[in-house]
Amino acid sequence: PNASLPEPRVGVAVFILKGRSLLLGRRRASVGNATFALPGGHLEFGESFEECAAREVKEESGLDLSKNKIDFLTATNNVFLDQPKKCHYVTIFMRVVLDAFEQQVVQNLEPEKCDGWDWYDWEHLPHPLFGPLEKMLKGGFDPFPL
Ligand code: 8DG
Ligand code: MG
Ligand code: MG
Repeated sequence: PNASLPEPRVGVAVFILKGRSLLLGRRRASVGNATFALPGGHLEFGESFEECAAREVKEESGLDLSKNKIDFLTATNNVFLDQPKKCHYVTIFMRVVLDAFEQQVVQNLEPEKCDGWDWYDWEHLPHPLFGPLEKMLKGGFDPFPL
């Protein structure tokens, strides 16, 4: 064990789906800088995945998911050795399906961490996607319910 390496952490990322589109924002961060990623963040002590998902989405975009069903989709293991800050995340992917007519406004509440949130059509995703997301989607993962 190398004492200079940090412990693995738990990240929670949320697929917010509306029709055939999903919410993505370009990161401003030491990990995955300038790549398009889902809203999300670090699991805090004592939190459930659902609580973390709702809290992070609210903090980052203003969207209130307190009345929505939040589902667990999958978890992936992500080791970032080629980044300015070496790190390791077990990432929990959650999903919320919004009503297609949902009119809640999306705000960029942490502009130091994100260039802005926008809806992107599943068939025309922006690039580059954040590594963990890219890897899943290339592997055929589809976040939309059947
Ligand atoms: P916090 O201080 O608000 O808790 O954290 P944050 O600044 O919002 O953390 P984050 O980087 O947005 O998310 C935590 C980690 O989750 C991230 O560094 C790596 C992992 N992660 C993935 N995929 C994704 C993704 O698509 N979006 C987000 N936000 N995080 C992801 O592996
Ligand atoms: Mg956050
Ligand atoms: Mg975040």
